[in-house]
Amino acid sequence: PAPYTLVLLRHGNSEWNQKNLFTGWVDVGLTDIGKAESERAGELLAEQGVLPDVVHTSVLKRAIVTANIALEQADRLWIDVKRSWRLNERHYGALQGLDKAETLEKYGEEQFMQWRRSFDVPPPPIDDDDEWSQVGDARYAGLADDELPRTECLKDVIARMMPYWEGPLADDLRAGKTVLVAAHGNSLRALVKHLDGISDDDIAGLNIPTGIPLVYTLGEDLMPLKPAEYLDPEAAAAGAAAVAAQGKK
Ligand code: DG2
Repeated sequence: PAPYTLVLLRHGNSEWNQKNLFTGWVDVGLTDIGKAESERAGELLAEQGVLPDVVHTSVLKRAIVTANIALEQADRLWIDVKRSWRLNERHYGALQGLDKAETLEKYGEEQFMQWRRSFDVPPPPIDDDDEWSQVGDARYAGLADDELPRTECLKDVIARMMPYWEGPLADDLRAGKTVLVAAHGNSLRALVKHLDGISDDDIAGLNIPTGIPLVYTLGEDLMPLKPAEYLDPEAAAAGAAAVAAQGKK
């Protein structure tokens, strides 16, 4: 029976977060800063007694490795793991691989923010022969061609994430498991939008910091019984402000 515990964790600082490049579905690793953030995330879980029974990740290594490092730190590497492309970052279309500051300069603040934060306007699609396209990537071999995104807005992410929320995640929560979801800035914004009932307009102002566990206590209907809490609220506020300011020099 409820209450159920859900922990959301954005991966630690990635190589392309550090270089300030649009990442999306490009599979980049963590930086040393990102690895340290992941260790800290695991320490916070252990210290505060939030011990996951199962972990769900995207199929991108920055989320997978973050979860592994955090779970190792909390001595929970043994738990069950499930991965899905439905938890992947938002596909950033033709912006993948571009520098955020240069893009802001070239297209202006309004266009830049529309691409980063609008609810329903996707960036231009990526070409299938682009260096940063996912066409032909073995991990997506099970997807029909029209399921493999060439770009996504947040609305598209919600549409492909919700079946995973209502399926495997809901099943594990209802089984009474403490569920850890290791994912991404925009795939987690999609989930938080649903859980916190944030409007299409207001979600633009919500940013998720890297590497800090966000804990939800859910009722029988799998909706929050109280506001979610970051396990390190001060670091989370500073981290979210840094994401909001990204691109600006
Ligand atoms: C970032 C988010 O994704 O970027 O795709 O560039 O969480 O995997 O590092 P993540 C990317 P913004 O939408 O915040 O610019």
